[in-house]
Amino acid sequence: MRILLVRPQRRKKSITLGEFMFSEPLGLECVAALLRDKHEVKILDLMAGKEDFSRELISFSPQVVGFTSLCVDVQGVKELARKTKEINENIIILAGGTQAFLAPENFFCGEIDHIVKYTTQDNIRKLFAYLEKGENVPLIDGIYSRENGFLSTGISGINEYIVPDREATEKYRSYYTYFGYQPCALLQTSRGCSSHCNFCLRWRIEGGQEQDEPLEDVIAQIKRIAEPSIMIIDNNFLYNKERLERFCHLLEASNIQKNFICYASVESIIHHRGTLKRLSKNGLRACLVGYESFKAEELEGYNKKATINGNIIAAEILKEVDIACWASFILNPDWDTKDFLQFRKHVKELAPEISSLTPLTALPGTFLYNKYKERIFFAPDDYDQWSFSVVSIKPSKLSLRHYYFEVLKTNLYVNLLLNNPSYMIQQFGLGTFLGLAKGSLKFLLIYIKLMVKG
Ligand code: B12
Ligand code: SF4
Repeated sequence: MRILLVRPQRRKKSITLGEFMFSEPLGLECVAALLRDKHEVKILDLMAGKEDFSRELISFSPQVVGFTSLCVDVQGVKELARKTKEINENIIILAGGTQAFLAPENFFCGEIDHIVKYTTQDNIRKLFAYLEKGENVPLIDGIYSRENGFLSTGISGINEYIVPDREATEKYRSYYTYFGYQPCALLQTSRGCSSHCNFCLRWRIEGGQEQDEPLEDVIAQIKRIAEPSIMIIDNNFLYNKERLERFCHLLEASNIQKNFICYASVESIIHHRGTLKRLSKNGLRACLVGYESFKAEELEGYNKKATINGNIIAAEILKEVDIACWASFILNPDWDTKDFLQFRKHVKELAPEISSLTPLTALPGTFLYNKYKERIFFAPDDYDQWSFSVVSIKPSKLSLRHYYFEVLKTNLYVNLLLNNPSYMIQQFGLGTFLGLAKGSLKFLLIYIKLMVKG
């Protein structure tokens, strides 16, 4: 069969990083890897490419079109599905990806034929065996089909680890970036997280316990990656000291020299100081650290394992081992003006090279959604708004306008005074720095608009 796998373009209405920062669509590459031996598979990445969807559809003439999705993509996927059926109503349409996992019912509609909640070698091969024969699809674990009234077998599961087919995105790869690193590949070496922070979807998607891929297989993937930089997307790549030492040993033995960036927890940084030195020598350039807050009770409320003092120690260690810190913080809707001020002081004390600030987001269907239900501005099906970039929970101590003013002030302070321009220019070059500055400016203008709107 001819199968077209599509990542939709981000809709203008959604405010996300996607416009200026996107990486390879790993999920679609996994699906391509599962199907390529028996089928002709093509990835159409509308975020990276400038292709016209209808023209591509007509020229490739697929029997199946599969869309990947995040929360902000629901409308976009439905629109493209409608277009697909208008062009040829016999094309079978699949929806998969993060949002199909978290809320498959978002895609229960007339245009979409099968929603793949979770992906395994077994369920995808079964599904395609029926599609190829043109037979009715029976109930298959993890898949909701329109012909079965979107019923499921009721057996829960999570996505299987699949080695992605990176060749399937060959034509787009030079566009893929991770912050200033471009071109940059994504790599997953382990999934799940045992920390269970209550605002976080990641352990809910991947499982509540770390599950490692064998390091020999990981190294084999790295050897096939052409890009000089690799973002390791594991939730906490630094969680296991022995594994990290072995990772370094394997890199050294194979003389691999790449730039690595990874997510890391505060506790792992503190516990594995020595190993961090070795990782730094082996190319670990930056750690993304979720410091989240400046208040002990908030960290506790988020079920974060770290402490404020721990945050400060982790920041010092990263400086000592010469690994940049890309910090992330949650803007809590219960902050008042004094809190914002304290927060700015705390960021200054931690002095990360780069900081990103995200308003606390309580996605429908999560624990936080129930906690903040009465204060949420958007309807669950107002998908464009669930972007993790805008204030979605009514502030309790400030008016929305005043809250946005503080968000704006804090963003300006962080971007203009604290984020380290010399680090960025030195690491990424002036052109990339200016591109990133343009992106931040766009975000600031959006916040000004939201503030004025109140
Ligand atoms: C790496 C990452 C990023 C990177 C790179 C993303 C990229 N490729 O461009 C960056 C930093 C750029 C990023 C940005 C954003 N991200 Co992000 N990101 C992730 C992260 C950590 C991993 C995603 C990943 O690649 N996983 C590995 C792949 C293999 O998994 P997968 O895509 O789910 O694919 C599997 C299945 O779903 C299936 N599948 C996928 N597609 C399809 C399609 C079909 C047809 C089928 C059958 C199957 C299938 O195949 C795979 C089998 O294992 C996740 C957290 C997580 N652990 O999921 C958040 C996450 C997905 N991001 C999230 C968000 C919100 C964003 C932003 C919108 C944030 C913002 N405010 O701007 C932006 C969007 C920008 C963009 N590029 O789209 C949310 C999504 C929430 C939701 N309900 O959708 C998550 C869950 C994090 C969170 N906040 O909780 N992100
Ligand atoms: S440590 Fe990170 S990935 Fe793990 S639950 Fe907390 S926020 Fe999520």
